[in-house]
Amino acid sequence: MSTSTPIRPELREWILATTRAGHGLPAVLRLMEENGYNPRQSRSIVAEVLKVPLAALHATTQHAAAKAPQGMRTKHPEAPEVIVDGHTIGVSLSVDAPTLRVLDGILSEQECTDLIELARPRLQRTLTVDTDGRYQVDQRRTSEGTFFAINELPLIGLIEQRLSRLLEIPVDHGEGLQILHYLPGQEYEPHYDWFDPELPSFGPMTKWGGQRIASVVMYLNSPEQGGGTAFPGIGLTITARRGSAVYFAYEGGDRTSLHAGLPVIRGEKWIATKWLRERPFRNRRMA
Ligand SMILES: O=C(O)CCC(=O)C(=O)O
Repeated sequence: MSTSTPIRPELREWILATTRAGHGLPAVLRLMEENGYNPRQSRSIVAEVLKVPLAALHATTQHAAAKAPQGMRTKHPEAPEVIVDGHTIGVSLSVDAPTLRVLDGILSEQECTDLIELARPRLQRTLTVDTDGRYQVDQRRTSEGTFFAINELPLIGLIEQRLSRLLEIPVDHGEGLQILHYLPGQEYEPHYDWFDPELPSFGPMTKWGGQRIASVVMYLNSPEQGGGTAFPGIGLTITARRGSAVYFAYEGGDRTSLHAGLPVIRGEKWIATKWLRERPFRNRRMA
């Protein structure tokens, strides 16, 4: 098996030395992925350097993945309601595939107003991540937005604690809260929030915190028309209503979790999005 790009001599030497030192193939592949190689590329390179059939390598890593300790998963809120620190959150819709809940009253009116006003002066064009892990302006995502660092302000910390207790996952498994603002015509076309292990961006995007496991989209206002969150695979659209949220959980590769921020038709739309990781997350910023 030959790879499409030549293997650098230092990399070849490192693979040989690491395996001679007693590290197994899954460990070598994991280290390569942590250094930015995508899984397919790493398997081809290791197979070529060690003269192992690619199929054998694939089987080894699948077996290792099956045995690898899993990161954390969120607890899905159960209907009819969950009380967190005296705050009652209604569960008005539950879906099994994808795992999805509509959460009513997750934020108070005042919290929604305050989040909008805190974010307004910081708004910038929202970006996405390209297949190589670089941030890019993308016609599929036309909103403006900003991030808050974990516990950056008392209100941010309070909301993070509420989500942490509701979903039974530590605050440090969350990425910084992102506030998004959409004007008429602006949208976020259908996409997945998990990172695709087959893309070169997988290594850099999951280096800190591992895979994303759940998203919470909290609505800070009610657009006059349009702006719902659609799950096209199951024909479901969640209405954006001030103070409510849609929570959905997934494993990497879960195609039922395809979703979109539909174009706003009249008025404007403000949301706060929280993405959760299987392990503690250390980077401040994500697209
Ligand atoms: O705007 C929405 O309703 C969805 C936002 C979204 O999908 C995201 O930020 O990942």
